Amino acid sequence: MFVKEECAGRKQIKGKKKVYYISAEFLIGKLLSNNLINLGIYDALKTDLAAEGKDIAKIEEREAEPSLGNGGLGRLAACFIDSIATLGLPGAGIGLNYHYGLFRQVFRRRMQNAEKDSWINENSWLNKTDTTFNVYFGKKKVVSRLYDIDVTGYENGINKLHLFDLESVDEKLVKSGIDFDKKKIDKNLTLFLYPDDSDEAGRILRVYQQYFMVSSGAQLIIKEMKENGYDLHKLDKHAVIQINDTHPSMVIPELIRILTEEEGFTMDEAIKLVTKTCAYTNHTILAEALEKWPMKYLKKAVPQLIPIIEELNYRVIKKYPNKKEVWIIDDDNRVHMAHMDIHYGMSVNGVAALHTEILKNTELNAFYRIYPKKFNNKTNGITFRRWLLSCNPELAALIDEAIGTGYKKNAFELKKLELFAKDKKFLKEVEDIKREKKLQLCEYIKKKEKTVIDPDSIFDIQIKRMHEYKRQQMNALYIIHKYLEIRSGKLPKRPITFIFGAKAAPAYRIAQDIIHLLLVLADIINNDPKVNRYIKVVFVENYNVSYAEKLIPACDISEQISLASQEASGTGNMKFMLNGAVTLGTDDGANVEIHELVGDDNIFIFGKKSDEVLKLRENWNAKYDAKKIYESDPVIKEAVDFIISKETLAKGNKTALTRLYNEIVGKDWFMGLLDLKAYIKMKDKAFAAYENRNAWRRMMLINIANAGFFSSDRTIEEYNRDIWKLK
Ligand code: 26W
Repeated sequence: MFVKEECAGRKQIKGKKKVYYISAEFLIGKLLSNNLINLGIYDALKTDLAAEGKDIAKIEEREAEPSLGNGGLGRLAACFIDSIATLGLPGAGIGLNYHYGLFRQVFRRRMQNAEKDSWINENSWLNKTDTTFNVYFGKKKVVSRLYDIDVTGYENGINKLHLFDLESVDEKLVKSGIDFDKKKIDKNLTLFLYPDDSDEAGRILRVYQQYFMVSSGAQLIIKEMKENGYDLHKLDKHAVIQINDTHPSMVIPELIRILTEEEGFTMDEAIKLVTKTCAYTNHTILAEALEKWPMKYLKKAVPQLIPIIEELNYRVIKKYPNKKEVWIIDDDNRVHMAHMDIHYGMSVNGVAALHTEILKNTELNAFYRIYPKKFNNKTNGITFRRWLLSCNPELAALIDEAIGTGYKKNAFELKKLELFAKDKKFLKEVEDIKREKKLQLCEYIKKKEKTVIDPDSIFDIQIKRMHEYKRQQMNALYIIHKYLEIRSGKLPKRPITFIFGAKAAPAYRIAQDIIHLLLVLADIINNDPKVNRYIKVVFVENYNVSYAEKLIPACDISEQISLASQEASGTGNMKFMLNGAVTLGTDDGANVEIHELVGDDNIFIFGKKSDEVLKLRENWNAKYDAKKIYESDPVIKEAVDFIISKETLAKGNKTALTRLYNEIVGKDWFMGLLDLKAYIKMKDKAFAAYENRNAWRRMMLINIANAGFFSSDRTIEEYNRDIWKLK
C-alpha cells in the first residue's frame, strides 16, 4: 500500500504526443522491488524494515505474480513500458486484465497440468477507475472497466498500464483446470490469456477478446484526445499506437469506424489519419502465428467492422490488382491481420537484425517491395533494472565499485569493464558472485523442487516457452547421449546440472510430450546412483518471471539452440549475457548480434545457418529425411531409440513417448537431428572450456561488458527516434 501511495504522489509524465503500446500480453512480474528501485527508495526501505526485524525479500515472496503474459512478447512489453517511463516519455500500455492469466503449471505423473493462476487480491497493484466503455459485438453490448497499474520510471516520473476488464466477468465459469464455456462471451472475455484454441469456439473467442481490447483502447485514446482539447483531425500529432504483434490489429478498422461513424470523418480522411497513427511490430516468421481470421468469425463477432475491412481490402485490390499475395482478404475468405497492419500503418519493424532481413527478403518481401521505407529493425532489449539491479545486486555492486553508477542510465558504459579483462583479482570476484548466485539458486530449488543440486557442477540452463523450434527436444537427446556415455564409463570432468523451465500451450500436444520426456529423464537420471553424481536434470515447475530472476544470475551456460531463422530475437539470451553466462547457440535471432559483440572467443556457436535452413525449407519434403539421418549415425540412433526404451517406458507414458519418437524419426520439422552432432560437439567443447577457469572468467566479463547494447532504454530510444517522435 505504501508503495502504491508513493507512486500516486509522483509526477505523471505529460507531453504533447503520447505512445500507446497495445499488447495482448504484459508479463510484468512482481512489482514491489522493481518499483522501489525505480522510486529510488529500495535500499532505505530495506534498511528500515531490517531495523524492525523484517526482511524485504520475504514481503516480495508473498506478492502474487500477475500472469498476464505467455513469453517473450509479453515480457518485452513489460520492459518497454519500464524504459518509456525511465526515458521520461509520455506513454501508456493498453491490455486486458486476465483474472487467471495464462495458467499455473502443475506436474502430475510427469505431465504438465494447467490450472487457473489466480493473482488478483486486495494487495494487487490494480487501481480500479470509474472509467467504463460500452463495447458492442453486433447488437450485443458488454461493459469494459478500466483498471490502472502505475509504471514507475527509474529516477523519473510515472506512466500507466491500462488493463481493461469485462465488468460482467464471472470467475465461477471455471470449474476444474482451465476449462470454461467458451461461448459465454459476456462472462469470459477476461478470464484467460490465449484460451485453448483447438476448437472453433476457442478460436473465435480470441477474436472477441481482441476486439474487446482494441475497442476499449480506441475509446480511451479518443477520450484522452478530447480531454486535452486536441483536434481529432490531428490525432497523429498527439498519439502513436504501437501494435504489438497481430493480436491488436483490429484497432485500425475500429478507429476508422469511430472516426467515420461517430466523429463525422470521411472514409478517406479517417484512413489517412489512422495510417499515420499506427505502427506494427512483427515478432515471428512462424506461419501459424501470423493470424488469419476466417471472415465468418469476424462476421459473427464484429459485424460492424466488416464493411470497413472490406473497404480497406478493396482499396488494396484497386492499387495492386495483380499482387494477390498482398491483399487483406484471401481466396479462402480469411482476413490476414498483418497485411492490414502493413498497408494501414506507417511502420513495420522486426525485433532483431536477422529477423528484419528475413521479413524483408522472404515472409513480407512483397510488402517490402511496395513500402521499402516502412520497414525498419528495432533489436529487442531488456530492462536492466529488473534483470541486473534487482535480480543481481551483488554483481551491480561490483560494477558500481569498478566503473561507477553511470551505466544505470547509460548502459553502454558497461564497456568500461573491459579495462579489467586482465585484472585477476577482479575476474575472481566476478566468479565469486556467480558462485554466490548459484548457491542461492541451490537453496531456492531445494525448497521449491525438493531437489538437491551441486553448486560446483556446471549450470546449463534452458528456460523459455516450450516449442519445437526452440528445440528443447534436441537438448533432451544430448542428455540421453551423455547418460549412455556415463553408463558405458565415459565420465565428464565435472558434474553438470541441466535445468529446464517451460510452459507448453494447452493445445500443443508435442510440446507437452517433450516436457514429459524431460521429466522422465530427470526421474531416471537423478535416481541412478551410478549417474547422478555426474549429471542431474531439473525441470522447475511453473516457470515464471520470479523464477527467471533466480535462475538467470546463476547460469553458466545459456542454451539458445533454436533452428536458425526461427527465433525472431530471443530476450532470455540478453538477460543471461548481462549476468555473465556464456551462450551456447545457433546463429539465430539476437544471438547473431551477441556473437558480433563478444567475438568468436566468447561464445559457442554451432549448427546450420539461417540461409541454409531457409533453402532447405523451400522443398523440405524432398530434401529432408529424418529417418535417413537417424539410421546413418549410431550415436543419433542410440539416443533417439532411448525415448522408447524399456527403461523409459517403465517410467513414462507409452503413448506420449511413442508419439514423440515418431515425430522425431518421421518428421523432425525443426531439424533437431540435422544439428545434433554439431550440438554434441560444441556442447562438449563448452564443458571442456569451463575447466580453464581464468579463460572462463574472462569470457564472463566480456559478455557482461558488451551487454549494454541490449538495454531496452536503447531500443526505446530507437523506437522514439525513428517511429514515435514523441520529443
Ligand atoms: C498463442 C498464439 C501466439 C503465437 C505467437 C501468441 C504469441 C505469439 C508471439 C509471436 C510469440 C512471441 O512471444 N514471440 C517472441 O517475441 C519475442 C519478443 O519480440 C522474441 O524475442 C521471440 O523471438 C519471439 O518468439
